[in-house]
Amino acid sequence: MCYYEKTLKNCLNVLQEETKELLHFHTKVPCVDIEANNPQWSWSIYRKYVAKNMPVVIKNACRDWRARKLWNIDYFLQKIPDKDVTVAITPNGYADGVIAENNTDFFAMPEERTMRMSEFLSNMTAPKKNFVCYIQKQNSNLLEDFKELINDVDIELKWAKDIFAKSLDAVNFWMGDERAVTSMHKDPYENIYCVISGYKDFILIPPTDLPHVPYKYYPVGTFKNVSTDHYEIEPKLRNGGGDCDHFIPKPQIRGCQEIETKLENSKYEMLNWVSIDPSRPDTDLYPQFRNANVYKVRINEGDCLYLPSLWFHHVQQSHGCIAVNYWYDMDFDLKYCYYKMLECLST
Ligand SMILES: O=C(O)CCC(=O)C(=O)O
Repeated sequence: MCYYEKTLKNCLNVLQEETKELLHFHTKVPCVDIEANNPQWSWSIYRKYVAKNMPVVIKNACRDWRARKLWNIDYFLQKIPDKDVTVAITPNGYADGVIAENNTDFFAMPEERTMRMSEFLSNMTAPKKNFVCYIQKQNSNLLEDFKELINDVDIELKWAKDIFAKSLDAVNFWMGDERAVTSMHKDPYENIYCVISGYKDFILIPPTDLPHVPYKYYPVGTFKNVSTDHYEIEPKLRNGGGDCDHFIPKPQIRGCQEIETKLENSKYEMLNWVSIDPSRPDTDLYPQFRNANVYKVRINEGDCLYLPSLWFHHVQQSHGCIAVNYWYDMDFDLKYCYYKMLECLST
């Protein structure tokens, strides 16, 4: 091992030890009760959790919303049966996840199909084999696509606005099949995730554990013509009009000749994605994952999770679970600068 390799290893060990020290008193995600009418309360949440980039469950945060009483299959069938909705469809529940096809691992995106809400709901009441439906469009779809439902939730979320001191970036509506899995990833958002009906199971890993979270470059494909007995993965060709910055080689691989050459020679769009499934981690294949600080937390209906920016998360749910989440842009502060450096060091 050369001098630079040794120094790098030492640096990453220091980070690992400091992180363990920092987190040792948190064996599970902390939990507090909402005190929305107490102006001091949002300050205490800011000081104890948000400023420290630590997750917290906020019990009863949406307990009293109209949506909690109203939102269910019968209500949607009566209120918005003919509404066209965008549904992510996969044969296996893995939208935006890694799937093996003809001996190649792909990063597979879902087929996005427009269907009537009544059709989506019938897929909830009578789920079909190899046909997993999930409303998961993250384009502020509650405000854009489900205007009829807006008055049933607290759209202002005053306490969160006080904490983040900025306006919302997006409010997303989620409803789906228990087989749907959101694979491990991170977002540049502060996230308030509210469960209206059912429950969500989150697996969380702090951003400081990036060196223990294995990544790989995968060719990108999209599920097509998903039906109960058929689907295809259509690979995305390079220079085919990719509209997502995920598809652009990240700055941290600049200078790594081997990866650059591989990407340049690939005929497909390539995406750098987490290669481990934290719900059944293969630690023989990825031994470094044994060092990760893994938190599992169930968010029950009426409660919400503050999920800090850049925390890795993997999400599963009860069947027909309905949720709404609020995204606030993260602060691109010093923590962010350190994180970008860590990305380079961990490559
Ligand atoms: O609920 C889910 O399936 C995923 C949620 C998520 O990834 C997010 O809110 O950023």
